[in-house]
Amino acid sequence: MKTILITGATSGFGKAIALKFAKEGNKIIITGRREERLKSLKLEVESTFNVKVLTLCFDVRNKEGVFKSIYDIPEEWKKIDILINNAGLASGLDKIQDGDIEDWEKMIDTNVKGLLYVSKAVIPFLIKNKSGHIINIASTAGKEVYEKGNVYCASKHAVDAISKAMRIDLLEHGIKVTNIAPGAAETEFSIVRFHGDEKKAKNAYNGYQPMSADDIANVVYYTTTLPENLCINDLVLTSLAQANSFYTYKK
Ligand code: NDP
Ligand code: 8X3
Repeated sequence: MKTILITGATSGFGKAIALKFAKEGNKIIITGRREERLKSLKLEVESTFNVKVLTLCFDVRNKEGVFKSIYDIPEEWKKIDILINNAGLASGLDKIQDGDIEDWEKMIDTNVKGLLYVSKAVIPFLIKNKSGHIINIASTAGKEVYEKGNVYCASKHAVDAISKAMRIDLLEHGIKVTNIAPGAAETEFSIVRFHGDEKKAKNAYNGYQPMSADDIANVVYYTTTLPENLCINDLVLTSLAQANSFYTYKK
């Protein structure tokens, strides 16, 4: 039984990842801003899988909040084995000349700075344990840039670079770092990207079958089941309809 800390567990990939690890008998620490969703996921997981769940409600952009929440974790939860940096978002889809600076800041503050704050707070626990695994949820948007993707793509390219850098720096401590780069998957992602416009969000998945959150959760889980001496460093996964960041075959 391991202890897994998952950011952004109130929806989409993070929730599916939490359910998968719990189903496999692990203790999970679930985080996000929406406390009600954290509470109801805790109830669901504890009653279905009979494993322990700790909820931590914080905004990853709030530096003090992140450090306080993680340092205050009860002693029996401090042996974290796996950190899954998943919390993130796209906000807006506009050409660079039309982009909204607030959207840009939201993406950079969450996807890059938030990931760094959580990592900085958790890494000392992993170093102390002389083992551990960090899984960063990047994106195909972190591999190639697409039209109107500008700042979101930049933030995910940063995640890609941070994963590479973490792997080098943490090698001496026996900590694995896996960068996961999914293509399109249907979650609340597009609803958030289009600022709550559900029709526009639905259109993003017209004419092809995107991946599901469960697909991502199963692959994330798989990367944690390898022998101690093996690490998947970088993994790109898409549905069969998608070749890369900008080419999807739509019927
Ligand atoms: P969802 O919108 O369904 O889930 C996003 C999660 O991130 C929520 O749990 C949300 O929790 C959390 N989150 C967002 N902002 C913050 C914040 N400031 N502080 C704390 N938590 C936050 O989207 P997905 O599940 O699809 O996205 C998960 C990750 O996967 C993101 O990093 C996204 O960029 C990436 N990704 C998504 C793809 C897709 O096509 N869906 C493809 C490739 C990568 P709450 O609102 O409660 O805080
Ligand atoms: C999310 C997938 O295609 O919108 O990272 O960039 S995409």
